[in-house]
Amino acid sequence: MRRAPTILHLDMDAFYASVEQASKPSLRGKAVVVGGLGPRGVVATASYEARVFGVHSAMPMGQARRLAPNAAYLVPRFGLYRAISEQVMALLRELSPLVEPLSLDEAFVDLEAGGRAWDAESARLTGIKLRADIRAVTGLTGSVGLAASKMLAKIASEQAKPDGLMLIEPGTERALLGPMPVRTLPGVGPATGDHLRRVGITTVDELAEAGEDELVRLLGKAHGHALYAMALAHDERPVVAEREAKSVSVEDTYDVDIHDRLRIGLEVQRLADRCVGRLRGAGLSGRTIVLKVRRYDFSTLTRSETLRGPTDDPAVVREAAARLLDSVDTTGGVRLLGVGVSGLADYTQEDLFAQALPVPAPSAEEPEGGVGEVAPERPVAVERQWRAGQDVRHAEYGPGWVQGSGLGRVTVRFETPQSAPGRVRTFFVGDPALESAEPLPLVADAAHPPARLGQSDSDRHGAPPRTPDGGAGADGWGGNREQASDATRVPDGA
Ligand code: DCP
Ligand code: MG
Repeated sequence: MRRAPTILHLDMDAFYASVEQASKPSLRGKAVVVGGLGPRGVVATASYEARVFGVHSAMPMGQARRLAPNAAYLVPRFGLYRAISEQVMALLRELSPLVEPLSLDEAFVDLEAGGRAWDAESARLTGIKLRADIRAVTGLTGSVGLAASKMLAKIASEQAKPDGLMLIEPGTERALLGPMPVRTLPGVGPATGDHLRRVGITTVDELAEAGEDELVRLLGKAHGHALYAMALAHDERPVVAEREAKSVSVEDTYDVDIHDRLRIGLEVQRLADRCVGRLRGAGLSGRTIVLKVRRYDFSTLTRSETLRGPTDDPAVVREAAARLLDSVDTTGGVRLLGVGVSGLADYTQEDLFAQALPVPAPSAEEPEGGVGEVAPERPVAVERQWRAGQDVRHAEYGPGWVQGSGLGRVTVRFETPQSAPGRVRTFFVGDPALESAEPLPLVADAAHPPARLGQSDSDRHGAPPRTPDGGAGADGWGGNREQASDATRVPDGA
């Protein structure tokens, strides 16, 4: 392990919720919950004000609403989150060539490799400056951990939350870790935690005392061994810049344009299944789900959504692809559809023992014959659906966001990131003066404007975006192509 605390871990604070609060002045200081608002939706994240009520990520939305009935419940705006993530990752890449993103809002940086820091002092100054830069560029706060290993850096940023910085001096790791709960260690989720608690192990010290043989007996060879090393604060894992970009994708071109929204949905599900088949065949999982649509007029757009961690679960990929399709206008018909997964990994980041996220089971009520009531999240054939949190513009009143809708009305709050909290007005859902709009920048004339603010990567040909680093273009869609009609097949990695 290195001698200086020059591994930096950054994690943005309540990321999606903070973006929403920065966008919507009336929500600052208030309980905000972002997630799926449909019947099976779960919480993506909650603002710190909402966490006070016990609301947290991955909780079913219904439960969150019971705990915090007065919170604002908003749909995620992934395009904006991704654009902001790119701004943050760009700041990290100024510090070092070795930046390892873990999700949209989280990454490791090897400061030593970037020549930015060599001891505790220089590391701390770099961390302080980074936090200030993030604030200036994005208007948001992120917490920084600094330590001599990845594990400790991540633990430090967690301890520093929210809006803080913590540096762990080399040599003090074991004393610091010892009394902490086992759940502090990476890979110890609820399942592993319970398992250990049943045999009387609740702290890191108790893990270390149990000894390697006992842990291997309890958890199996790989996990037992890994956990024992972590309990001793041994972690030699290097920061690795994101692997060569690759993706697995499948697409079909149709002889006759498809118009029927239901049929398009079914095709997307079928492509998602086929894509997962190939993904699994290669022993991989991936974090970014990409949908590609070529319309009747040959305009091609890709939309993508980056998940919390890599997945190879067909239900998860299907759901993400369906969500992405929701945001695409297919009036006029489509001639090509594709589903891809990028951000590939051969590991999963979550609990080693069990995925902590409740993954919705593949639903039995698949859309065979059409459904009477359309779930709010899935506007299948509904022409216009106003979703809470969505950006809109009114011909007379200007930019705002949907606060709620129902009974043929939609309520809009007219405010912008730079305005004072705005007023609410109600319209008929079909009001022609009201249209959906692009998100507004959080920081006026920032030095680093977001690459593609808001638009979730539409209208870019071919390549799906990659969350954290550039390099999108070349790899994106092409890695592993399968086409029905023109039978071009490029082998993986070509
Ligand atoms: N996220 C999600 N589903 C989860 C967990 C997280 O969609 N189960 C999304 C929403 C979060 C973002 O990823 O805003 C980052 O996840 P974090 O775990 O870093 O959580 P936050 O940034 O929201 O809060 P914290 O301040 O605890 O980091
Ligand atoms: Mg975070």
